Amino acid sequence: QEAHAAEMEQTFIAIKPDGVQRGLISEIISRFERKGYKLVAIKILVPSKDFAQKHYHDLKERPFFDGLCDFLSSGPVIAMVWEGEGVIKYGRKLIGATDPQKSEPGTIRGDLAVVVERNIIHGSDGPETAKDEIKLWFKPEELVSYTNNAEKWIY
Ligand code: FUP
Repeated sequence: QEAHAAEMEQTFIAIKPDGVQRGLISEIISRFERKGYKLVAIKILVPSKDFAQKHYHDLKERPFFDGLCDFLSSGPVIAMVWEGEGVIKYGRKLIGATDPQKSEPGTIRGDLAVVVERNIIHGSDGPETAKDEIKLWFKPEELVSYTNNAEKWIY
């Protein structure tokens, strides 16, 4: 696993209030876990509207921004950091297209969601965003560094 240490990346994944209310927490975690990614941080919280606006700051000019921030702050969210080779890009693949009408079957949104306003999950869209979002949602000491026994069979 030493040889792979340099390629390890981390991404921020959140199960939004609709995913939590619909009982999809374990289903979603399962898909990342079975793929071979490693969970290194997790918590449940109700984000404030101000916090939601920070998280979605890139979208503040969009017409749906206000509704989106109201929605994210409307109930419990599962915030997570997942680690693994290529997890930022491939995590987005597991999640599927933003609009569940366009996400492929087999993806989380394709299998489990119907409309874009209720697409159940968020995932960082690139290395810079991943870094920023992990920093926004977690303190450094909330990330756990460990080896799990499966890793030597995954890498
Ligand atoms: P994604 O990275 O796939 O979550 O997509 P975006 O960053 O483009 O959008 C963030 C969130 O805004 C989406 F998850 C859902 C919401 N959204 C809408 O409500 N309406 C739209 O037309 C587009 C996005």
